[in-house]
Parts: sequence; C-alpha cells; structure tokens
Amino acid sequence: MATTERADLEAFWMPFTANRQFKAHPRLLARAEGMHYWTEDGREVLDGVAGLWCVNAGHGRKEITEAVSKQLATMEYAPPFQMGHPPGFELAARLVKLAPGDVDHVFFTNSGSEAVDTALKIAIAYHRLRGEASRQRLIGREKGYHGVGFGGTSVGGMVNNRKFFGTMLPGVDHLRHTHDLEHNAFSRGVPEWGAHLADDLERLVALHDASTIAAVIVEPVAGSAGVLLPPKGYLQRLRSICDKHGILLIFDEVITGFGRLGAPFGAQYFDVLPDMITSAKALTNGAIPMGAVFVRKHIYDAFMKGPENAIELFHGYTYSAHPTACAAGLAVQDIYEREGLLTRGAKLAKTFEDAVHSLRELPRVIDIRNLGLVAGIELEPRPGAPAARAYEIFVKAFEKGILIRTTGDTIALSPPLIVEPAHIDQLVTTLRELIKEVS
Ligand code: PXG
Repeated sequence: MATTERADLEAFWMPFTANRQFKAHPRLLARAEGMHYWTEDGREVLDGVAGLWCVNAGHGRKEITEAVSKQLATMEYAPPFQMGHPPGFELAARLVKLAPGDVDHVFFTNSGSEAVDTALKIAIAYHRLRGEASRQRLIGREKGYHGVGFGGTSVGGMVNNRKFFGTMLPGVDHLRHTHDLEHNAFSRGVPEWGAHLADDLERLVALHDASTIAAVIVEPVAGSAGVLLPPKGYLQRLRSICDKHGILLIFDEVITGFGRLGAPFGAQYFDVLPDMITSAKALTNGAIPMGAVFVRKHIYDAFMKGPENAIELFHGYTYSAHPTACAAGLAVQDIYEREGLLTRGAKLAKTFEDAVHSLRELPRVIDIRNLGLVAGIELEPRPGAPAARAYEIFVKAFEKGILIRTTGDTIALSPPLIVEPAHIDQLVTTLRELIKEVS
C-alpha cells in the first residue's frame, strides 16, 4: 500500500490485532454475501468462521436489512428503563421458546462480554436475595474465554487476556481445563476420557467452602482457546456437583448458541440444564450488536419479591433491547426457523467430521477436534515461536481465498450454518495444501 493509504489506517487502534503488522500488510473486507466475503480489490474469500463465529445464517440476508431499515425508520431508539417497546418483548418471548427446560426469561445486553458480566452479577444478587450473601466467589476454568469485562476477564482462563491487567476481581478461582492430547488426540466428537476432571469443583469446594461460592461458568465447548470439547459426561458431572452444593451453573454459549452444535443451544445438545445461559453473536447473525442472558424460572422468581414499585435488579444498559437489534434478532429467528438452520449442523456434522479428519496424516498436525459445525486443527508449535505456524497459515489461507481463525497453533473452523459440502471441501483442500507447504 502507498504511504498515504497506510496513514489512513493509523487512527484505528484495532482490537485483538497485531496493529503494526496489520497496518503494514492490511487485509480489508469490503462486501459479503452468502458464504463469501469480497476484499477491497474484488477477491472472493470463502468464510470458514462465520465472520467471528456469529454469521450463522450467512451474509447479506435481505430479510435482516429490511427489518432493521424499517425499525430505524419507525423508531430508532426507545429508553429501556421504566419504558418498553414491542420488539423487545416479542424477541424475548420468541427466544425463550427456543431455550431448554424452564429457562423462561431473557435479559438483553449488547455483547457477549456484557452478557457474562450481567450473569455473574445476577448470580451474586440471587444468593443475597435468598439470604446467602456469603456466596460471592466465582469459578471459571483454565483456558476459558468469557469476554473482556472485569468479570469475564477474571473468570476467563487464557493467560494473555489476564496477565496485563493486574489482579482483576478478588474471590475468583478456576477449574482445571479439559484439554488432554495424551488421552484424547484425534477423538471424533466428544472425547471418552476425562469426565472426572469435573471433580476439580469438589477440590475448590473443599478449599473455599460451598457457602462462599456463587457460580461456576464454563463454555460447553471452549471456542477462543481452540475448540476444546467437554469429555463425555463432564458437563453432567459438573451439573450434579453444583446441585449438591447449591452453586449456580452458567453456560457461556456465545459461540455454541444458535445452532453451532446442531441444536439451538449446547445445553440441549448435551442435555444438561444450566441455571443461566449467556449468548450474543448469532443471536442477530452479527448484523447488529446484541447479547442476552437467559435465566431459569427460579432465578427470575427470586428477584420478583418485595414491593411492586421496587426495581428488582439495579442493572441494565442504555442499549438493552435496542429496537434495531431486536428487529434484527426477530428477522434472524425467522430465517433460522424457516430454513431449519439451528439443527442443520446435526445433518452436516458427519460430512464435516470426515472432511476435517482427512487432514490427520499431514505433517505437524497433532490433534483434530470436531463437534457439529465447529472444528479445531492443532499444529505442533515452532520451537521458540508459539502461534507463528498457524498465523502464517491464516495469512496464506486468506490469500488463497479462505477465511479461517487461528488461536495459538490451533486452526478453528466454524462456517455459517448454510454451508454446503462443496464449501467444506474447499476449506479442507486449501488447508491441506497450506499445512503441507508451511513448515
Ligand atoms: N463468551 C464467549 C464464549 C465468547 O466466545 C465472549 C464471551 C465475548 O463476546 P463479545 O461479544 O463481547 O466479544 C465471546 C466472544 C476468537 C474470538 O478467539 C472469540 C470471541 C471474541 C473474539 C475472538 O475467535 N468470542
């Protein structure tokens, strides 16, 4: 790029990005439709990650554009505190129908990070309202990602996301992660080994005492850390230990929500009912920022006590249930329903699994993990240069016309749920060439 053009990129401090490297070699996307992006110079790029795990219905959906435009023209904003508007109630009612068990209320936020911090605050307030104010401790898991708020950063378990920011919240502890290549490399679907790792919660209960613990938060499938699957029976075991000790269980489904695993939520896929579910991303197909916390009846009911004129939860955002986001959400839910997208992943899972596992014999591939329409391909790190090999593949993949995501030395794939076998083939064929080429 010419210097002047490069200077145009300077002011934007880009998130989770190597700014100087990017600005020297930018990758700019200009347009998107269906399964593809197009670069500024008109190159077609197949989207292997649904944007950033969010564009589950594919790009450029006219129904969403129309619904959003109509909402903007009708009423661009309405205050959410002590006031309401129809799309907010419609979307919440629609969403709880999709949710598992007695999950029957939704609190709206603007992102996954806000959903996580909201859920953690609800957990602490819930115990206090029930006379157990000592339950303030929050438990996350090593390698977990729960966004970038103070709460989410604190319960998160990826070292780079934490180490720069000091001590964060006090009273937080972490379960051991479940990633184990020695026992589980190249498992297809959930690995057989490791349900006992959930017993680590008993260790933390023995250390801190249950009376100090408010909630445990985990991703049913950890996304950001590189598609880490729960061992068979692990989530069930976590649920029963939480029940035994009166600890709330939160599933962070910002990635697994809305069809990624072949069911509306991971909770349904794994048949484990958490007390709260955090979501965002595919809730609006990524078109307008929005997050949501789904809660079970007993959580909501615990707050609906005392004088009727009292505000039950002193928490909310100026843009909670933003009308435009709600309009997008409603249009997206229509698409998901009409096209059966929330269960489409189950039908394609085997094709996807076979395709990604065909990379198994390539040099430096040390693990392949998959479930529904998400997969991780882990490469051996270069000595002394962790993440460099995968990053090089990411850059070359983009040049060869596929968008993937890498984290550490793991390549993550999570295509839009409208993906066809030919797209899966293109993703895997390109990756095969690159894994061979990049040493
Ligand atoms: N929880 C989970 C499980 C997530 O995956 C968040 C919370 C935060 O959502 P917001 O909307 O605040 O970004 C996420 C977000 C990656 C990557 O490594 C994943 C996310 C964000 C950025 C990068 O692929 N997930």
